[in-house]
Amino acid sequence: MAIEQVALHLIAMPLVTPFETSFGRQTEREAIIVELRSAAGSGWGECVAGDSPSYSYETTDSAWSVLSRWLAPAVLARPVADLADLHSRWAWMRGHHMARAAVEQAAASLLAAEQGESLAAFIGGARAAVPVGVSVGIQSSPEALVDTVAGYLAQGYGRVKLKIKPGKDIAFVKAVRAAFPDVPLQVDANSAYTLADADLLRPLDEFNLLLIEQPLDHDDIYEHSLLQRQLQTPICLDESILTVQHARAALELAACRIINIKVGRVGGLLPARQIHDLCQALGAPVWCGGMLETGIGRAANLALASLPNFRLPGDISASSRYYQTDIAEPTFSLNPDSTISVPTSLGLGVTVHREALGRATLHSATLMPT
Ligand code: NPQ
Ligand code: MG
Repeated sequence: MAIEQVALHLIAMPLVTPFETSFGRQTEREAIIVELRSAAGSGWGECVAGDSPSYSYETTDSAWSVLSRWLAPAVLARPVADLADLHSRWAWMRGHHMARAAVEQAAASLLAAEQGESLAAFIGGARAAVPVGVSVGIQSSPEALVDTVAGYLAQGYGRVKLKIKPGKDIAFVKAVRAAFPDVPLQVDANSAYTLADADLLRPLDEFNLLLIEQPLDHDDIYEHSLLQRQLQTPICLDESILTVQHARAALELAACRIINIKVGRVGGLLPARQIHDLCQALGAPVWCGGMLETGIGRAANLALASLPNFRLPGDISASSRYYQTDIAEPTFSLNPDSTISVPTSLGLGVTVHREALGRATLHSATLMPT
């Protein structure tokens, strides 16, 4: 499959409601949409780096640079045979996984369509629909959080993740657990604690949580293993797992019992599947994380989450959880059983709405073979 042009689109999308995590408050989502143009049409990928280096060191600025200077030339250099061929072209490169993943996702969508398959089938997915939950940002008070959670439960979400940080943790989780004794519940600290906070975290064991996500440093594995020994609730790692080697180390050291897989964080669908397979072999469940994606990234998440070892609900909410109007069609909605259906049409399974993309675009560039 020959790629004739690469177009990069820097977009900004207003969020329906501000999203607050331990690292900051987001009112709009900046992202880069990668378009690979071939004779068969365009393939689309979403770079999930944010505007600031908070969740990750990658930003829309760093990704724009790496995409235009290194990744686009690599994909334009000669026809792409398969995903392994593409990854071999940037195996020399360090980091910048979110930039890589955006190109890989776009190429995978084109390759899948060329082979007459959906993206899910192309990567080995099996299920027609995947269980999902909702990630709820930090609220001003426990009462406000209970109200917000009640709203999402009324919409049909069957699993709730609460963002926490020091001072916005035990009382908030306690109030939600008291209001909803049976709802599957988990928390995400986005690295807001230190090992010295173990006494602060231990009370979370009382609330029958599915997991505690990334309590300690974004690049730590060892201290999580020390913390896991002091907690009954499984630790799940997100930020710390960038590679298959990290996943192996974390599971072998018992730093966590569950892993959150995000396509962007690990550098693409192929490495995501490799981490999935390793976790399956080691008996650890995985689930699909979310990065406030537009319909483009959301479609790829659904394809990934259809693999068999995705055994916990993903942070793959309906499009309307984040955006009033999306840039791709059809948008994704929640089924009554708190699942979202995996697209079955050829390739990515969504069509980019050119006018909507244009309205969201701040800046575009087109790159051609040199
Ligand atoms: C997480 N996502 O699991 C992330 C954190 C996150 C759905 O909880 C811009 C860039 C905004 C990156 C918001 C969810 C973001 C972001 C949240 C990452 O840790
Ligand atoms: Mg997380």
